Amino acid sequence: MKFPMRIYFSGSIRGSEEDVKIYHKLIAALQNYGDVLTEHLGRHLLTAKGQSHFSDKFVHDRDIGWLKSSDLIVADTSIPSLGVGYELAYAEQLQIPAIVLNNPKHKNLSAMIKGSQYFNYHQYHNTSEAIEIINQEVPKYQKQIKR
Ligand code: 6IA
Repeated sequence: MKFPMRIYFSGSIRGSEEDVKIYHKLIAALQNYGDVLTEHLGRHLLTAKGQSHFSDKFVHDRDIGWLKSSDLIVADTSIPSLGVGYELAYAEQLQIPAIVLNNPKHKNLSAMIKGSQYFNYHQYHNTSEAIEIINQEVPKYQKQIKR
């Protein structure tokens, strides 16, 4: 039996409504290749002022549990985010493959991400370009899954 690929999508919680729409489209593209564990990032507008009935510890432990169980992490680093950087470093430590998608419209990406040879880094300028990258890169990892 073939199990679906488990994909952890990582993106800033502090994005605008526009950014959440982009996440939603990226997540939909990823769902063609497997289960996206963090699909809520594209469903709700979780702003810094947003409400959560979960404790920080719950969110951290749940997300790290998902990350550890994932086959691939796809991170949108366009909006600087400590959480996304933390998750990428965690993935690198655990040797979980990671694709980094970055739209340079906001800020220069940290050298700690761009300068790491570990990440499969791609720049994009619009959502359709990011989806093309997903369609080109994600199948390469699908072939590596042996479960
Ligand atoms: O530093 P950031 O908050 O932008 O970190 C974003 C990353 O950390 C995402 O990839 C998420 O996986 C994870 N993360 C951080 N905070 C939350 C969260 N908070 N819920 C789910 N994932 C999170 C609850 C909502 C909050 C805005 C009130």
